[in-house]
Amino acid sequence: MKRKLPYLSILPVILLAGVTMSVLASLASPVSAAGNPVVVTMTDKPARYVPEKITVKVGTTVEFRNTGQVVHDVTTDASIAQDKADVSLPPGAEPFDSGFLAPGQSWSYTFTVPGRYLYACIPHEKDRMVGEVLVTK
Ligand SMILES: [Cu+2]
Repeated sequence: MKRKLPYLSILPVILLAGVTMSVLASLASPVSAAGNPVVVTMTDKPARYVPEKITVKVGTTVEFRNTGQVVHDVTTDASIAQDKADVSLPPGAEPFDSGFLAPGQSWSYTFTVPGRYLYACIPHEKDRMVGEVLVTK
């Protein structure tokens, strides 16, 4: 009878692991309520933002994470984009630029003005490394 006790004692640990994993899965969702973290990863082959398009509530902070082996960036600044049509801002929003992000680096931006943002990676703009954030009220 006593041999069964060790199995029963690890049951709460298994249940807790399951809850933790479901919480982590919900954090990865591209659509988020205000205040919840949203992550866009930057990859090399192909050079892309993943996901390429997200919708978030105003006030949401989006983390751009370079998971590749080369430098990437995130910019809405038309003065440095090769094609000005690749970047766009809603009225009243200021352009932003992360600067070059080394492999493993992250950069976060909080979207305080609702509307449609088109952004690009300067080193890979020609490879169509472009993304979109739709910020809803
Ligand atoms: Cu890039």
